Amino acid sequence: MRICPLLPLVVWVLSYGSCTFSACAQKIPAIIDTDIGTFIDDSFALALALQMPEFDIRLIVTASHDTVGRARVAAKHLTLVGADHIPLGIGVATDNQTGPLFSWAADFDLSGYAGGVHKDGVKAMQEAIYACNGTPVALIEIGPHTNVRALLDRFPHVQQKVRVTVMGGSVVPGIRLPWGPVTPVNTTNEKEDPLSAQALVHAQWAEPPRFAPVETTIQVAIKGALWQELQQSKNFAVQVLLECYMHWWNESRTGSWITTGEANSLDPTRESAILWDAEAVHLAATTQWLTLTELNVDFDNWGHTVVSPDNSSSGRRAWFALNWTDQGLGPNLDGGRDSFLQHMISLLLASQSWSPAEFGSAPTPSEEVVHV
Ligand SMILES: [Ca+2]
Repeated sequence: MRICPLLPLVVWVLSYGSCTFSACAQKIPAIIDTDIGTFIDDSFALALALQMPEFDIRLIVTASHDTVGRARVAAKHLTLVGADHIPLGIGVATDNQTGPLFSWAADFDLSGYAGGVHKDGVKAMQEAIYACNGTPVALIEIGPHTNVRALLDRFPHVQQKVRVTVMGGSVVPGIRLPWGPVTPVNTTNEKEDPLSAQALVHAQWAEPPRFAPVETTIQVAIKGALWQELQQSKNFAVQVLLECYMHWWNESRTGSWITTGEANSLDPTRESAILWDAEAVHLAATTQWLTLTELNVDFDNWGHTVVSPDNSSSGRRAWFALNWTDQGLGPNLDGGRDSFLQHMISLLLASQSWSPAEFGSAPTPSEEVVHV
């Protein structure tokens, strides 16, 4: 096994505890790099990000496989919930493989998307970063990191202007995923493009990257009373999200997708899928309810997380959210995970249709907006 069981790690509860970036600035300018359309957690993560008051989302860029099809999924979702002022970028396509949610958006005319679609999504990332005039941009990596590698190759000077938060990484052994594999595993985000995962950890970002790894993200699923609250909500944005979930579940079960095993393990009347990416969105704004561990990490050529001793020069520093805090919000909540879930549900249930002004000023980068 290439992964050492947590060798000499330095464990920290970060000195800034649950400090939010928003405590230091009005809003956090953010770019979301997503493979929406395959696993359903990206749709939940997007819905959560739209509701988080900490963020000013400047750009959503699509990652891996058919990135135009993914942009269509994002565009339809954003349009339905009234967030179609946010520009979209087409990321680096790796092939024409689609996902089970693509057919949900097949009726959407991407050329008519109100926020504009940048054909060169990587260039749009660079322009969105520079438009923030030195304010660090939160780059939320909830898909394979192909776009990041292209960004670093083409625009290396952006590194110090960006903080990166990643869904990915797996270091603790013995955690069984619902559809069979046991950790440590190489998550999709690293397995799909290991070279880009390596580029991400070796870059000189404004601060060491934060990872929302399997250890805590596997616990992010909505069940029981919280799920029923969502199911019974008349909130339109919630209904859009649940429509996506049901379409994804039905399509995943009837086709032969990478998501079929997961969908077969789920009862959508009782539970969400595991919302891996939602934790990464949260972690991009705040460490609240999570305990971060400093690791010296790299990824091998199959996307497995490799942990090296602290004094090794072979890895790079990163913060891994390996544990939820034990302290919850109240007597009925027994831990940070439950507090986070309650918080996420509260935000989703408060969804409204927004005007662009309520989202801050998502600027149109100087490059001509290209419709595809
Ligand atoms: Ca994802």
